[in-house]
Parts: sequence; C-alpha cells; structure tokens
Amino acid sequence: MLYPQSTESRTLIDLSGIWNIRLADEDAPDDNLMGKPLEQPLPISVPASYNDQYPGEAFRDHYGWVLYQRTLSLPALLFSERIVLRFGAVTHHAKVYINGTLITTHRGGFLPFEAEITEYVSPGDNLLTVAVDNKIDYSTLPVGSEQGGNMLTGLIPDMPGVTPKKQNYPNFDFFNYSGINRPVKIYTTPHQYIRDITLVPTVSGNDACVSYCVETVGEGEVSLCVRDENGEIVANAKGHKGSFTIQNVTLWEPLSAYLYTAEVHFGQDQYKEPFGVRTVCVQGTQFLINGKPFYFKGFGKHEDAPFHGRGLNETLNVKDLGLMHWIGANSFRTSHYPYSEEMMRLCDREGIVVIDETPAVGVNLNFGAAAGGTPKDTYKELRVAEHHKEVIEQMIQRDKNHACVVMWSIANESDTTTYPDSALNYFKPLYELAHACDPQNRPVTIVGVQNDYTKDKTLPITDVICLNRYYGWYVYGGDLKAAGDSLQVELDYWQKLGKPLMFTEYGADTVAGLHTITPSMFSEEYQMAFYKMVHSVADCYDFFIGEQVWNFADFATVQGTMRVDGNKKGIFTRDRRPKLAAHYLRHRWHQIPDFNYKK
Ligand code: BDP
Repeated sequence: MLYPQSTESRTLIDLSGIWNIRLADEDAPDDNLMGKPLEQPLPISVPASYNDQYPGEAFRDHYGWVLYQRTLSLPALLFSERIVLRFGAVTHHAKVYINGTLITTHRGGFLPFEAEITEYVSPGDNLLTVAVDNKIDYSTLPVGSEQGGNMLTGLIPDMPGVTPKKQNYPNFDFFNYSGINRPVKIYTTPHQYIRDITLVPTVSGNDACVSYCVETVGEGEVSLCVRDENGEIVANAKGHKGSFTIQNVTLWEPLSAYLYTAEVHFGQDQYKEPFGVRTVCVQGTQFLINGKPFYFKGFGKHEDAPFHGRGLNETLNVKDLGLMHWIGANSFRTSHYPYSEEMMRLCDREGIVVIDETPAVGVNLNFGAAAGGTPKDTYKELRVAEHHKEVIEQMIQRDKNHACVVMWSIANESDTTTYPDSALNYFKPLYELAHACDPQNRPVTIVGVQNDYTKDKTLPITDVICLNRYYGWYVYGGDLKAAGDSLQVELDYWQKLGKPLMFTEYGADTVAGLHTITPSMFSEEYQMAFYKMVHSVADCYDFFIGEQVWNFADFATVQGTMRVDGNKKGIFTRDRRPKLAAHYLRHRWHQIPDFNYKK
C-alpha cells in the first residue's frame, strides 16, 4: 500500500487535530446510530492514544469500544477525482462510517487501511464516525486474556459477591494503548491510478540493476524517471514491469543513507517513491549488508510516550534517532509491532537499520500473564493463525521497499518448547510465507524467549537465531558469575548450528538515580555490570553478530506487582535522560565498527 502523498496529480488532506470522542460499551455499537452526532462528546487529540488524555480509570482502563467523530468538510474541487480515506493505524479494530453508512472495517492495530469514499461523500460537510475496539483476547495479535478476565487465576478461591472489573489483561509487557494512533488522511488520485510500486535492487560492480513492477488501475502506459538526491535523472524506464540501471550507484549504507526517487507516471497520475540501493543476505554465520559482515548495535524499542501513549510523535522519533547516533547505535527492532510509516521513512533517511516485527506477541500460554496450572498447547488454544498470516502479508506489503528493513521478525517470544512439534507446524508455513511475500527475499527470524532451548525445533529453521536472554536478571538475578557461565553454555550449544546469532533483548530493570557501590539489582551500577558481563562472553563468539539491548527507554506497562510505574529496563528514562549504562554503551559502540567486527 502506497504511503499517501501530494504530487502534481494527488491532493492530500491531513485530518490530525481535535476530534470528538465518547466511550462506548464492550459490545459493538449499533450501526444504525452511527450517522448521528455523538451525545456529550469530549474533545480528543488525533493521532494519539486516548488513554492518557483524561484523568481517571474510565479512559486509562477502558475496555471495549469508543466512538470518534468529526466533520469532514470537503472542497468541491476534489470531486472530479477519486477520493480515498486512509488510516495509518487504529488500535485494535475499526469500523468506519460516513454519513451513517459503514464503509470499511479493519482488524489489527498497527497497519494501515484505506477505502475509496468518492460515492459516500458530497462537497461540503460530511460526518465521519470511527468506532474503535481495544479488546484483546485469544483471537487477537497481540494476545490478551479471554473476556477481559484476569489471567492470574488459581491463587485464591472464588470470592462470592466479588466481581473484578473487566479490563484488558495483556499477555505481553506493554500498556494496551488504544485509539486512532496514527494519522488519518484523505487523498485523491485520478480515476485511472497507480496502485502499488515494487522495487528490487541488485548490485553488480559499480552499478545497480533495479527491477520494478507498477500496479495500476485503468488503461495506459507506465513510465519511470529515477532521480538522485540532487534531482538529476539517473535512469528511465517504460512499461508496468522491467528494470533500470543506475550507473556508479551510491549505495544506501547503515548510518550513511542515500536515497533515489522513482518518479512514476501513469496517465494523469504521478507518484514519487523514495528507495535506497543495498543488498542483504545471510552467508554462513554472517549477516551481509552490501556484501560486508554487519554487526547490529542497538535496541528493542517501543512507540511510547507520556500523553501520546502509542500515538505518532514525530518529535520523539527525531529525538530517538538522534540519541541513537549519539550512543553509536546502528539499528533497532520494531518490538513488538510494525511502527509508523513515518518512522520507517525516517530510518531510510537516517541510515538506521531495522528489524521489522509483526504484532505477534503473547503467542505463548505458558509464560507471563497466562502462565500457571498445567502446560497448555498454545497453538491449540489460541485462534490467531489466520490473522497471523494477514499481519505478515500486510506488514511486508507495506514495508517491502524500505532500504532500512533488513530482516522480518514474524513473532516475539512465542512458545516453541512446551509442544515443540505444534510450534514447528505452526511456524514453518509462516516463515515460508514471509519469504514468499517479500520481493527482496530478506532474512526471516522468530525472536526466541528464554527457555529450554535444547527442545526448540522452531528457531533453528530461521535465518538468524534471535534470542531474548535475561541471564543476570530473571535467571541468576544478582549472580552475574553464574549468569555469564550459563550464557557461555548456551552460546556453545547454538554455535554448532552454523547460523548467525544475535541478542534482540537483554537487560535489567534500573531505577534512574538509584546508585550502589556494590552493584545490586535495580541500581544503575548493576545495569552496567550486567551489560559488561554479557559482552565479555558474547565478544568471544564470531557467530554472535549483534546486540540489541532491552530497552531503548523506560515504557508504560499494565500495572502489577512486577512493574513499578512501568518497565524500567531503559537505557534512557521515559523522558530520554541517560542512565549510567548509556555512557558505557556509548563508549563501547563507538569503538565497534558497523562492519567486520567479527572475523
Ligand atoms: C521479554 C519481552 C518484552 C519484555 C521484557 C521484560 O519480549 O516485551 O518487556 O521481556 O521483561 O519477555 O522486560
């Protein structure tokens, strides 16, 4: 799906601003009432999560549907064109009505969707209503408890007369921020238009050969004009499919980005797709970018900020990438959902390498909030298989042209060891699907949870072994010697597989400002000692090709006994102040080259 833009043939209207909102019920709203103005609405900022915009549990812990509404005032001059309404992301399920008519629905809270609305709108005022459901359960990604019930059952007997409030209990460790989290836009195209563009670069010597495919609706000829960063034309092509050559190409390199623009013409329509030329592949135990062994230095992150929640915050995106440059990082993973298109475009431009992850988190009924009792076969009890395919397809479809994306992560911390064959049967087709969907055929991974790795049959089929490991925190917390020794035992095990391995998470909760002479858990000194311990082991292994620490910054989670005002494993605080470990990592990462760190 193309990112909406204004060109010589397309008009773009951004609907960001103050909308109306009204909290609704657990059950879907009555379609027949969606053409009426909301009763006693409150103002709400879009895009942003609604949870932190008002005080009180009603907003923060809302369970179910909310109704958003605004007037769409459309100029008459748009009406000779095709008019499209597009949502960057609505978390988690949306029903969209114009003047009371249901025009589209979408499930999944982190990917864009759009609908042509030409027939449903008239010049002047129209009423746009968006019903949004934030319920998570065994059928959603991410996974939550069924029916808003607390998953931690069995600790106490049922108490007569006690009814716990219904709320979302995430089977994952981040707050279930909800609402219209990304921009809503209207754009126009001519009636015969460019629907999609696919670009696949290869490099040979000093030149790039880029094969392309332009999908269109209507009759007509396609032509492409490719420009460099100075606007000079470097290649031309004609036809819906084909290839062009860029001579003396400037490669897109980590931290040294270079973007070309493919200006595509079809009839009256024009679209400009930025792209970088770089190659990615796994060879033996190395991860090659532009043919050179790359070493990942960076983070698992979140889209998370005070007030905005998970809503698009471009100031914060610029700030975060600035901090990555400061600390010497070259990469991050979009833990645990695809990030905004705006962030992906920024990473293209800044040369930040991205591991792009689906929202498949919590696919594990023997871990976290779901754990307890007899072991369950996650893949028999959850109802997410079809939706899991959908999110893989939609994520790759959205992000396929991004130079910054070097690998797809199709899930985070799924249960791969309780019923190893069940897990393999579930994941093998998804792994193959991800490869089949990607025209650039990037490596595909599944991020592994700390477990009895010797039983795991799923991770070994992936292209890069990506592990979340908490030796020194959840395992051997406070005993960094035992932690380091166990880590060594585990790395010896994986080394035999002959594939590259990296850490996609490792970290320790750290209260900013808490200092101890002798490093002890939760202190800034312990966080630093923890990282030093892991690095002293990992640096000894050539097949260990990257370190992404958990987390970039402190972030909000559901409240509970495990979290004091959120997860505190940030290297930065939630307001982006450095903890002690930030200075240590800065020193280390500026000394580690992006390429050829390991033999
Ligand atoms: C891992 C999860 C991550 C958590 C982290 C932690 O992948 O989402 O926030 O552990 O416990 O299990 O801090």
